[in-house]
Amino acid sequence: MGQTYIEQRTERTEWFLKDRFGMFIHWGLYAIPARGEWVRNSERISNEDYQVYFDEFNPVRYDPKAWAKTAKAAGMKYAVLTAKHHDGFCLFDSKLTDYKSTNTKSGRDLVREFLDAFREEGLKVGLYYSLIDWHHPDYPAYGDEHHPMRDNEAYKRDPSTFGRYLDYMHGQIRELLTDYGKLDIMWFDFSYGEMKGETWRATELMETIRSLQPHIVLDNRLDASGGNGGSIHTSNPSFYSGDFASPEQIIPPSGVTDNEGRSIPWEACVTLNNNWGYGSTDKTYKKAGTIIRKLVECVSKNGNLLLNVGPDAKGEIPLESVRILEEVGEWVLRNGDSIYGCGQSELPKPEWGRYTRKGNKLYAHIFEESIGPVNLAGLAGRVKQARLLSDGSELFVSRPWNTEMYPNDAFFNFARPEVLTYPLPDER
Ligand code: FHN
Repeated sequence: MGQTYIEQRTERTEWFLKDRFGMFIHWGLYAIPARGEWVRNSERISNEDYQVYFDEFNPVRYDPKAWAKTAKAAGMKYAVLTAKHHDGFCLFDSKLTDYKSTNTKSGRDLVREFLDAFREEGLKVGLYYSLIDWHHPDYPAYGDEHHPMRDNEAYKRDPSTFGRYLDYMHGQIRELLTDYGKLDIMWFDFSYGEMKGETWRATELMETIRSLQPHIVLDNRLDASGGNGGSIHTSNPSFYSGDFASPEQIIPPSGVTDNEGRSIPWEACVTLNNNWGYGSTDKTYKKAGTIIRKLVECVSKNGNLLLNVGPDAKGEIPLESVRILEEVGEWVLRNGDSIYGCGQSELPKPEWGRYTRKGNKLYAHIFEESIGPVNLAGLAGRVKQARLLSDGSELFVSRPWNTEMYPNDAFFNFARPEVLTYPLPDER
């Protein structure tokens, strides 16, 4: 008897659920208008007006090795780059279109350079591929041509021309899975209304994918628009349900489970400011402490965090993003043991922070300064000793190692979450 789909998914995602923390990179022509990746659609920019950006695109400071070092220093273990976003511009040397980076002034295969650089730094690599395509003549444009994505009743899909788009889409995915070495993740985006599942010829596409790179981990958006959709949430997931759910700009209140209450792999994708693609005036950056707490929250609920950067038209990750990632990395460097390979603890969430657990080691992430002892409710009688994870120093637990912990003074003044380790009884 062969493995069930869920057994195969569990095997495929083992590394993914250990790595926990990845970089999302939204980059393309839209970095020039610098008003986010939907600018073509939201501002109804015509083909000819958008062509100006194609003719101009020349990211002279694109240095994917620097990007990879930034991601690695932040404690990220994998990265996903947009190979094609909704505007249809290909950052790779596709034989199926002229609308690609190798035909711009840069002449570069941006995807290939990204993959080489991130692999060299030891990170796993993935590519984002938009199912939607505002540029391709056979993608069903309805309403007016500047407005191809709006989901409205006027939508009329001509099966013959749409079939030509699907041949193109399948062909490009085959190119990416054939010509660019081993990929670890394929991140499809997104299904909507009737545009899902077999409308994309998803079974045929999955047969291609599994024949070329059987190990590759997929998100759930071949039959869903985002984190809550698709048969991945059922006890009988389809062949194209994907390997992880993809909640977007939200961390699910209690993790993600299927309809039988079993935890399923999930990854929250989150922007550092309010834009996926570069937004030059968007200075709404989140603080490093917030990112750290959100990373801990994801892991404490058996999930991953895919944190986005939007490089500018010159090819640089915005300095604000780099600074935040540097600060996050300082914390992860000292506390990463409480993230990598960790997951949910059976203990209820304590009022002062969150628990993560790895095997029989418990990590207490104390998010707020404590006045007086930290209440170890739920751990009464189980803690014999505690250590501050970042420096290994001892923390005093009330005797007889009962329900309160008296951290030393230094501990009381921390600004960011500190992590304690409790060897649980079977580690005595
Ligand atoms: O429309 C896209 C959006 O531009 C961005 O790529 C996000 C990232 O997950 N996905 C879609 C919105 O759900």
